[in-house]
Amino acid sequence: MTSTTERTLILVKPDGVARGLSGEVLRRVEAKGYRLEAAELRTPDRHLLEEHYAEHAGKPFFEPLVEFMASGPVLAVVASGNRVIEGFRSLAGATDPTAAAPGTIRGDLGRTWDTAVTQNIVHGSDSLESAEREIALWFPAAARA
Ligand code: D4T
Repeated sequence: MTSTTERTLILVKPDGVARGLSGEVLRRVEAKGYRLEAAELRTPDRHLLEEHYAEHAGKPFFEPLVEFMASGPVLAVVASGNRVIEGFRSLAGATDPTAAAPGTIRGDLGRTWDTAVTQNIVHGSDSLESAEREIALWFPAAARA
Protein backbone atom coordinates (compact mmCIF):
# COMPACT_ATOMS: atom_id res chain seq x y z
CA MET A 1 0.00 0.00 0.00
CA THR A 2 1.72 3.21 -1.08
CA SER A 3 -1.20 5.62 -0.83
CA THR A 4 -0.84 8.46 1.66
CA THR A 5 -4.61 9.03 1.74
CA GLU A 6 -6.26 8.54 5.12
CA ARG A 7 -7.04 4.94 6.01
CA THR A 8 -9.42 3.28 8.44
CA LEU A 9 -9.99 -0.18 9.83
CA ILE A 10 -13.50 -1.53 9.34
CA LEU A 11 -14.67 -4.77 10.94
CA VAL A 12 -17.83 -6.59 10.00
CA LYS A 13 -18.42 -8.19 13.39
CA PRO A 14 -19.51 -11.85 13.89
CA ASP A 15 -23.20 -10.89 13.89
CA GLY A 16 -22.82 -9.06 10.57
CA VAL A 17 -20.93 -11.93 8.93
CA ALA A 18 -23.32 -14.56 10.33
CA ARG A 19 -26.32 -12.61 9.02
CA GLY A 20 -24.79 -12.36 5.55
CA LEU A 21 -24.35 -8.59 5.69
CA SER A 22 -20.65 -8.39 4.70
CA GLY A 23 -21.48 -7.66 1.08
CA GLU A 24 -23.99 -4.97 2.04
CA VAL A 25 -21.44 -3.24 4.27
CA LEU A 26 -18.78 -3.33 1.53
CA ARG A 27 -21.34 -2.12 -1.00
CA ARG A 28 -22.08 0.95 1.12
CA VAL A 29 -18.38 1.69 1.65
CA GLU A 30 -17.69 1.48 -2.08
CA ALA A 31 -20.88 3.33 -3.05
CA LYS A 32 -19.78 6.21 -0.82
CA GLY A 33 -16.61 6.37 -2.93
CA TYR A 34 -14.03 4.83 -0.60
CA ARG A 35 -11.49 2.37 -1.84
CA LEU A 36 -10.91 -1.13 -0.47
CA GLU A 37 -7.23 -1.67 0.23
CA ALA A 38 -7.25 -5.02 2.04
CA ALA A 39 -9.80 -7.53 3.28
CA GLU A 40 -9.54 -10.74 5.27
CA LEU A 41 -12.07 -13.08 6.85
CA ARG A 42 -10.75 -14.51 10.10
CA THR A 43 -11.80 -15.50 13.60
CA PRO A 44 -9.71 -13.24 15.83
CA ASP A 45 -7.99 -14.67 18.89
CA ARG A 46 -8.29 -13.23 22.37
CA HIS A 47 -4.88 -11.63 22.31
CA LEU A 48 -5.67 -9.57 19.20
CA LEU A 49 -9.05 -8.52 20.63
CA GLU A 50 -7.62 -7.50 23.99
CA GLU A 51 -5.16 -5.26 22.13
CA HIS A 52 -7.82 -3.94 19.79
CA TYR A 53 -10.19 -3.04 22.65
CA ALA A 54 -7.46 -2.06 25.16
CA GLU A 55 -9.19 1.27 25.87
CA HIS A 56 -12.21 -0.63 27.21
CA ALA A 57 -10.25 -3.01 29.50
CA GLY A 58 -11.85 -3.14 32.93
CA LYS A 59 -15.27 -1.92 31.78
CA PRO A 60 -18.24 -4.20 32.52
CA PHE A 61 -18.87 -4.88 28.83
CA PHE A 62 -15.23 -5.76 28.03
CA GLU A 63 -15.40 -9.51 28.72
CA PRO A 64 -18.69 -10.14 26.84
CA LEU A 65 -17.40 -7.97 24.00
CA VAL A 66 -14.16 -9.95 23.60
CA GLU A 67 -16.05 -13.23 23.89
CA PHE A 68 -18.57 -12.17 21.25
CA MET A 69 -15.87 -10.89 18.86
CA ALA A 70 -14.01 -14.23 19.16
CA SER A 71 -17.19 -16.24 18.54
CA GLY A 72 -16.92 -16.46 14.77
CA PRO A 73 -15.49 -15.02 11.59
CA VAL A 74 -14.98 -11.27 11.31
CA LEU A 75 -14.36 -9.49 8.00
CA ALA A 76 -11.46 -7.08 8.54
CA VAL A 77 -11.13 -4.37 5.90
CA VAL A 78 -8.79 -1.45 5.29
CA ALA A 79 -10.52 1.33 3.35
CA SER A 80 -9.02 4.58 2.18
CA GLY A 81 -10.14 7.98 1.01
CA ASN A 82 -10.28 11.60 2.05
CA ARG A 83 -11.79 11.77 5.60
CA VAL A 84 -12.67 8.06 5.47
CA ILE A 85 -12.40 7.69 9.27
CA GLU A 86 -15.15 10.22 9.92
CA GLY A 87 -17.04 9.14 6.81
CA PHE A 88 -17.28 5.49 7.80
CA ARG A 89 -18.34 6.38 11.37
CA SER A 90 -21.10 8.38 9.77
CA LEU A 91 -22.11 5.45 7.54
CA ALA A 92 -22.07 3.11 10.58
CA GLY A 93 -24.31 5.26 12.79
CA ALA A 94 -24.60 5.40 16.57
CA THR A 95 -23.19 2.57 18.73
CA ASP A 96 -26.64 1.49 19.91
CA PRO A 97 -28.40 0.03 16.84
CA THR A 98 -31.85 0.72 18.26
CA ALA A 99 -31.04 4.42 18.47
CA ALA A 100 -28.93 4.60 15.28
CA ALA A 101 -30.49 6.78 12.60
CA PRO A 102 -32.26 5.16 9.65
CA GLY A 103 -29.98 5.36 6.61
CA THR A 104 -26.98 4.16 8.59
CA ILE A 105 -25.67 0.59 8.63
CA ARG A 106 -26.64 0.06 12.27
CA GLY A 107 -29.91 1.98 11.90
CA ASP A 108 -31.05 0.09 8.81
CA LEU A 109 -29.71 -3.38 9.56
CA GLY A 110 -29.24 -3.61 13.32
CA ARG A 111 -31.34 -3.86 16.42
CA THR A 112 -30.67 -4.73 20.04
CA TRP A 113 -31.25 -8.40 20.79
CA ASP A 114 -30.97 -8.16 24.58
CA THR A 115 -29.91 -5.51 27.08
CA ALA A 116 -26.46 -5.01 25.50
CA VAL A 117 -25.32 -3.15 22.40
CA THR A 118 -22.50 -5.61 21.68
CA GLN A 119 -23.94 -6.92 18.42
CA ASN A 120 -23.83 -3.77 16.34
CA ILE A 121 -22.64 -5.21 13.01
CA VAL A 122 -19.55 -3.07 12.35
CA HIS A 123 -16.56 -1.36 13.87
CA GLY A 124 -14.78 1.65 12.44
CA SER A 125 -11.64 3.36 13.78
CA ASP A 126 -12.38 6.62 15.58
CA SER A 127 -9.21 8.68 14.96
CA LEU A 128 -6.06 8.74 12.83
CA GLU A 129 -4.05 7.28 15.73
CA SER A 130 -6.52 4.45 16.35
CA ALA A 131 -6.73 3.71 12.64
CA GLU A 132 -2.99 3.25 12.23
CA ARG A 133 -2.75 1.30 15.51
CA GLU A 134 -5.63 -1.00 14.51
CA ILE A 135 -4.39 -1.51 10.94
CA ALA A 136 -0.99 -2.54 12.35
CA LEU A 137 -2.73 -5.06 14.62
CA TRP A 138 -5.00 -6.65 12.02
CA PHE A 139 -2.76 -6.25 8.94
CA PRO A 140 0.86 -6.13 10.18
CA ALA A 141 2.16 -6.16 6.61
CA ALA A 142 0.22 -2.96 5.81
CA ALA A 143 1.54 -0.95 8.78
CA ARG A 144 3.17 2.36 7.93
CA ALA A 145 6.64 2.96 9.26
P1 D4T B 1 -16.80 0.31 17.65
O1 D4T B 1 -15.55 0.62 18.45
O2 D4T B 1 -17.14 -1.14 17.66
O3 D4T B 1 -16.78 0.94 16.30
O4 D4T B 1 -18.00 0.98 18.39
P2 D4T B 1 -18.19 2.49 18.81
O5 D4T B 1 -16.94 3.28 18.61
O6 D4T B 1 -19.44 2.95 18.19
O7 D4T B 1 -18.44 2.28 20.35
P3 D4T B 1 -17.43 2.13 21.56
O8 D4T B 1 -16.01 2.28 21.16
O9 D4T B 1 -17.97 2.98 22.66
O10 D4T B 1 -17.67 0.62 21.99
C1 D4T B 1 -16.90 -0.43 21.47
C2 D4T B 1 -17.76 -1.67 21.36
O11 D4T B 1 -18.20 -2.11 22.63
C3 D4T B 1 -19.55 -2.50 22.55
N1 D4T B 1 -20.23 -1.89 23.70
C4 D4T B 1 -20.11 -0.56 23.90
C5 D4T B 1 -20.97 -2.69 24.54
O12 D4T B 1 -21.08 -3.92 24.34
N2 D4T B 1 -21.61 -2.11 25.60
C6 D4T B 1 -21.51 -0.77 25.86
O13 D4T B 1 -22.10 -0.28 26.84
C7 D4T B 1 -20.73 0.04 24.97
C8 D4T B 1 -20.60 1.54 25.19
C9 D4T B 1 -20.02 -2.02 21.27
C10 D4T B 1 -19.00 -1.48 20.60
